[in-house]
Amino acid sequence: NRHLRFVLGDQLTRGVSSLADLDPARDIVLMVEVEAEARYVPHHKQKIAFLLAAMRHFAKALRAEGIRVDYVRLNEAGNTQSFTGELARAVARHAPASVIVTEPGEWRVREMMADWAETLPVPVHIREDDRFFCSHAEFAALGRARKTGRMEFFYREMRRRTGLLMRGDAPEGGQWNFDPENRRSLPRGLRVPSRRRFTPDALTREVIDLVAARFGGHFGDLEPFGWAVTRADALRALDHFIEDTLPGFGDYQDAMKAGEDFLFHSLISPYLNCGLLTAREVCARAEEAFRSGAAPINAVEGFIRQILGWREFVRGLYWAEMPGYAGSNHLGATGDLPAMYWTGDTPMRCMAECIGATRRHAYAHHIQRLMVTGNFALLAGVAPAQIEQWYLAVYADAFEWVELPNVHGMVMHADGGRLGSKPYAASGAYIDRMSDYCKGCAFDPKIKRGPGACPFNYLYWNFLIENETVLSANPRLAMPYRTLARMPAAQRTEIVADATAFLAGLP
Ligand code: FAD
Ligand code: DLZ
Ligand code: SF4
Repeated sequence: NRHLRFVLGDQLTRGVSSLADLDPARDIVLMVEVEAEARYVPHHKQKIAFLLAAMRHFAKALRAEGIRVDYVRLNEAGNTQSFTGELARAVARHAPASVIVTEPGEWRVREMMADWAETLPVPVHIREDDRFFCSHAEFAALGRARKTGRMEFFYREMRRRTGLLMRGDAPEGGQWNFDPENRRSLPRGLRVPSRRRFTPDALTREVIDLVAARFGGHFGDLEPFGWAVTRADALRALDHFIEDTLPGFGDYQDAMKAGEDFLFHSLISPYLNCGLLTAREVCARAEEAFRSGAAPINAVEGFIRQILGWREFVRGLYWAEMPGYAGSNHLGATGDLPAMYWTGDTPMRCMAECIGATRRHAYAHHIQRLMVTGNFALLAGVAPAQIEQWYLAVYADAFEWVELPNVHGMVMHADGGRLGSKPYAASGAYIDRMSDYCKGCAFDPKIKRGPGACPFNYLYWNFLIENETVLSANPRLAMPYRTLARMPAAQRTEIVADATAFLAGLP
């Protein structure tokens, strides 16, 4: 019996469950490039180029193994430009006994798959995606076992279950979490390692030209294009991170610096999410660096927590809570996304820097996403759906399973605290402490109100005032709400006036 094995653009892992038990003598692997996936949000040009180039190289590697790959290119005549249309055509072409696919990373596509089972003339087998440490069933069981359902408990349990960074029953280094040590700002004169980027080969160049021609109007610079698009190069990128920047990853995890778009971050999320690297191998490599003395515990624990903790937790949460999750709007925010998110045109230097990095690389590191562009959207009261679309479009690593909990939950608190116990709202002082952005800014983080004041300052207090009924009972916000309670009425009025005028003046 011949089976059709449909591999999606974020399933580029040789060991993905849809390819297990593949019979090269009979089976056919289907991969399709379709407009619908490039346009359901207007993805950054580099993101589209990255995924299509990675798909073409993955297909090439499978063929080199003697596997038959039916690969539909974007420009091919007859391409219906949707997963459903292309799968239906392929089923008609090959008359397989069944279609085998691994569950997708987005609810939207899960719904398509449910339709396939009903409309296609052959059975459709949807397999679990076992590239994650935690299955859906395990996540559900863990949630039931823990009333709080918080990331930190989940993470510790995952450490125990996987044995990562464990010494018997105890955490390596005597502590589960070294976060308090990971909040240094960059010392002046510290050398930031230069980062390895990859020169596009002929196959990637073809894709770059295709993207320029078809998606030229989308956000972001297409070139220089430096992402790895093969497994071999993604492994080189991982080596480079482990050797050169993992040792400094912990100390400067929360730092930001103008002109330094990558600092000590790993830059591997696009590879993890599309399948070129697996979470298991990445964590194993980091642990090995600790055991061999090449990297300190605060760096390795901090790094592994992001993957074994956060990445797995948000994935579990997404599938446990969808489709309802996306619809909540706890703070009732309805504002439009300011144009600067797309243009980068703003006198706020921190925003211009972070949006600029995003435009250049389809990448920004975590603190830029959380504490600058995210914080601003929260304080400005942007409608969750609008800011979610932006994050889903502009980052090469963005797929809804990971983007949505981070934006809807962590940044916008739109889930009412299902992900994080309080919104990460912060004033200009935080950005000033963790970056050098404020030095070249038109505003001053030390001025609280009036012209020249950092907008984050009055927007922060305005946010607390606007959301007082919903947030003031939150024990983790007790301190700022005490300060607010002592604030003279006239000062409150000024803050609201400054914020209202600033937001009204945004293009
Ligand atoms: P590093 O800082 O080197 O971290 C290592 C790895 O840990 C990352 O590659 C990633 O796989 C994982 N990780 C770290 N933080 C998180 C997190 N909060 N949630 C899940 N995994 C995490 N990550 C995505 O992969 N896709 C997204 O669409 C995405 N959207 C985000 C949106 C917002 C508003 C915020 C605050 C965070 C978002 N993140 C997202 C998480 C994080 O910012 C990125 O994973 C990280 O910046 C990727 O860069 P890196 O590989 O250099 O990460
Ligand atoms: C993001 C993306 C893009 C731009 N293009 C394709 C494509 O042409 N073919 C494909 O199989 N996948 C693509 N993807 C990734 C899919 O959107 C992703 O697999 C789904 O969102 C499910 O997670
Ligand atoms: Fe950003 Fe305010 Fe600093 Fe300017 S002063 S860079 S707006 S935090």
